[in-house]
Amino acid sequence: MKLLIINGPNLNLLGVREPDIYGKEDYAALVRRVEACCAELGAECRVFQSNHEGAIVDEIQAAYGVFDGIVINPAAYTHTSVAILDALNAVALPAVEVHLSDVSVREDFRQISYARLACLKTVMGRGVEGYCEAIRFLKDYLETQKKDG
Ligand code: CA2
Repeated sequence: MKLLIINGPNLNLLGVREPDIYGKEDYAALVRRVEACCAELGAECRVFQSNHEGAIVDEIQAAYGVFDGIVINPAAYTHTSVAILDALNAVALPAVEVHLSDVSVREDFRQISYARLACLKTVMGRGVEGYCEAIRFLKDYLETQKKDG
């Protein structure tokens, strides 16, 4: 099982500011935790971060035929990007949306998620552990799909 983990703009700044919202761990710690979760489940993974919408679209497109599933935290692009939604729909890989914070209790503009429309599930408000929940969900989903043919 090969999973692509995508992180959107400014997540590389984790731990630098706003620890009350996004936690104290920095981005390198997030990557280590995600890699450890995948290793525990016997999954291969690539963890990708970009501040650029087009680069994220390119990465999703390149996942087709290479990865079995996608975990994506599109960050601010969650609330604006039809391009990322279209790319997720185009490759049609099983995808899970993750947010570190609980966006459901934040500003009105964060209540819209375009990416969610192409995702099987959303995990929010669980910090870095939310990525592990998403990874476990995808593993179970892919195994069930395989069994059921
Ligand atoms: O809660 C999440 O994971 C978000 O996707 C994070 C995005 C935000 O725009 C979404 O609404 C919810 C923001 C990521 C920015 O991360 C920062 C890290 C350090 C300092 C400031 C921002």
